[in-house]
Amino acid sequence: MTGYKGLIERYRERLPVADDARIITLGEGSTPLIRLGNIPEAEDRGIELHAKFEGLNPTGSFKDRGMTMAITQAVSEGSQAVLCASTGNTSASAAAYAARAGLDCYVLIPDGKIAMGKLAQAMIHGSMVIQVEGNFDDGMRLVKQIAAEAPITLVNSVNPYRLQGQKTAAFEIVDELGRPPDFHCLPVGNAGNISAYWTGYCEYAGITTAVSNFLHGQCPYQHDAVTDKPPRMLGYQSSGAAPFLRGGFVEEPETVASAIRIGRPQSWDLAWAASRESEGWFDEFDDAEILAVQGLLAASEGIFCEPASAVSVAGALRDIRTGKIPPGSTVVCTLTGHGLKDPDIAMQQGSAVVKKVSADLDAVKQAILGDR
Ligand code: AN7
Repeated sequence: MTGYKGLIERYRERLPVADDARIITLGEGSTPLIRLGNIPEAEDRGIELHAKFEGLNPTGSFKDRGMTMAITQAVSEGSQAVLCASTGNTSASAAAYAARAGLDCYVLIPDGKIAMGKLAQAMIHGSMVIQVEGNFDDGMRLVKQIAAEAPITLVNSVNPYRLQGQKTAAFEIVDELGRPPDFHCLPVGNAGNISAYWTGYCEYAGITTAVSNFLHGQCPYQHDAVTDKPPRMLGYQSSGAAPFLRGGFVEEPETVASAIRIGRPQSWDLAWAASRESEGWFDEFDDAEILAVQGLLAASEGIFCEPASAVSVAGALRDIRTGKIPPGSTVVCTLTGHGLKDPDIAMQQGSAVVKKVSADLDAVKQAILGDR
């Protein structure tokens, strides 16, 4: 591949990749860190607010960071097939990287509850799509059982190579800002990503944590510190699927943000450790609040992210307003997936206006100029 270097090539000395591995990459990572300068709540308080737009990865979500690692490792181990349960983005990413590697791919998705763009991706890349009459948590329970019995590699984030790849987003942020932010805001579903970012920030700061011990126990390597104090990790959930706010698993998760419609997070202990070790916190938002922030980012910053991603900015803005994030702070929000994944939701937003007119000059003039 020319031009784009994938994240394994860029951060290889910090990743557990065999010297002779065949690297499966689509040029993932190197996503833009976009300064959000049009949000008065932040500007008025001297807060530097940034969005790490992970929707610009090859399949449109942050999952590609973990998938280049998980699929590269699966190929190294001689695996012929991979398997995952998914609310949509993991299946899209697994399908694409498996196709590139020449592996069979099986994805379990909740029946009728995944965004159209994600389903289209799993289908066109040639994976076998199995719609389960149940939710994501049911699918997860089933794929774990199958992977324990059959020679098929599980590529959900319980696969430690996934989190290893995802930690590189934290490296990119520090490399670009020249230091870590004071606060890092993320949507939380299975809680793999918040655990991975915390690992990445701590690794760059030369700090060993419960999370990094877990990961590096399985994937050991050596490194030097390149920066100082890691940020506080702020995890945000949708109120209908907020086990971290309830203090226990949620049986019937429900939310407009289908990506994070998850009641039994797989990285439960790691995310609690990340929150505690970083002195962070969790908070929750209802569907209307999430959609309002998705609309705000699109209309005032030109950034189209999916609803689950908007939860991170919803969180940052509330905590800025209340002063939990103090004036003068530097804040990074991860926008985990692209808005085009879920066009139905965007079209239903109240701000989406289409005028229908006849193909004549007066009618079009009236439509445009009548409005000014
Ligand atoms: C856009 O694809 O779990 O807390 O199966 O797609 O690391 O789980 C997706 C999760 C946030 C939550 N934003 O991240 C799946 C899946 C988007 C997502 C999350 C997901 P984690």
